Amino acid sequence: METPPGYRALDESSLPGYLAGIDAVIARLGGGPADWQVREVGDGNLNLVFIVTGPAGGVAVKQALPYVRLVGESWPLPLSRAFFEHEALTAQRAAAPAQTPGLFHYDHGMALTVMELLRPHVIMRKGLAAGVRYPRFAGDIACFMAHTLFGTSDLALPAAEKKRRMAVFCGNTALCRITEDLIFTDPYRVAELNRWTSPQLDGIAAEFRADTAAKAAVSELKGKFLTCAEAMIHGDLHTGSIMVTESDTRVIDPEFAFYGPMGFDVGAVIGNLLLAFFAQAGHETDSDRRDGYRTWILDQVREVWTRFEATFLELWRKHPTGDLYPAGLFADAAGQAELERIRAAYMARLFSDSVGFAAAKMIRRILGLAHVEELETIADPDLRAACETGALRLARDMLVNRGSYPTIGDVTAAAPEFLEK
Ligand code: SR1
Ligand code: MG
Repeated sequence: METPPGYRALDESSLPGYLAGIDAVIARLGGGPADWQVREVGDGNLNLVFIVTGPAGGVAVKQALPYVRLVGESWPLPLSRAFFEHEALTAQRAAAPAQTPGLFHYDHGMALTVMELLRPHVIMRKGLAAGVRYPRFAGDIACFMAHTLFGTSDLALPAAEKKRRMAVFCGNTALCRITEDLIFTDPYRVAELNRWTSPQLDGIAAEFRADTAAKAAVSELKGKFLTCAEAMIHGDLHTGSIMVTESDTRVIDPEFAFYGPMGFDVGAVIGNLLLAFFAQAGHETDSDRRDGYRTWILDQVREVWTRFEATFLELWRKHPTGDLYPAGLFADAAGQAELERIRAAYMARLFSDSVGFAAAKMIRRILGLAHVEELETIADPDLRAACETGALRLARDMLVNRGSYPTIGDVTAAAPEFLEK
């Protein structure tokens, strides 16, 4: 494929020679190229990911390919996504250092970033399928979202600075286009890239294609995605973009970052937890353990929102440093009371957005191109279809009847009712 001069896709044998020229990496790994072990471990949809270890430690290396890895060279994709990812990681590291990997090196021409090797972390999606509990997850991800979203919004930044930052990301159009098509459009129409895992879903897929109310609701959300430049969002904050241990949580892969609606990130976390909830029947046969883990997942859904809301409001009350709702305008007692009402309405609207985006994210993972491992790995097609159908029916209700879900407790109370018997 045509690539910029100087770019070459690396592999396990060429990577050590490349890294040998970077002092920060040599210091991290120890020894020299002959002492380093390299493994390509990328299992995502787009990029190459290498783990490199040496006598003194390890690094992770991510390189963009000029096409979509999941589909192949027939779908070209700009290498510039590595630039946007690095910009986003830098901003996230500043806003939420405890949840963001350290950065060691960025090479624009090679579309490549070298970062902290997260060990012994696992991709959270895999941990959820295996029924592992992560006690720190809800608080950590709430902290990450509150700090990155509040901190890059007009509530925290002077308008000119926010506009300067927005301008950095305005070229990430190819990645936004993927979201606009694959999440907000394709699952509701006949599209070449749509797929589902068994004919048992043909009927419900046809229902979505004929569902005018769902199309109207998802289009309203698409409008927010296209126009609401509220904050720098991660843009792909599913459980495959989160690495966890029982004591640490890190967010990776923000190549879809741009200035968009905050609820898109919050909804991604909630929607993907709900997918794990519905997938449990395919992974745990002991009913007590399965029910216990489902309860734990729903507890996390509640905790994520509750702690996000509390941290966001705390930041807003303590650091109202932006040009939106400037503190000086609401200084007296009446102003303070009004500002509290404004905050409550803001959070209610953000919650409603999050419910809608969560639903759209769940539907796309079952009827669109990109699926999730915890559902795809359920071997029995009838059981898998039952899990997927339950998730689709809850998501459809959340999408179309958002007003019926005014609180996170309404979401977690509804989810068990949609489990297929
Ligand atoms: C063609 S890319 C498909 C999906 O992979 C990424 O993780 C994003 O979620 C994207 O929509
Ligand atoms: Mg990704």
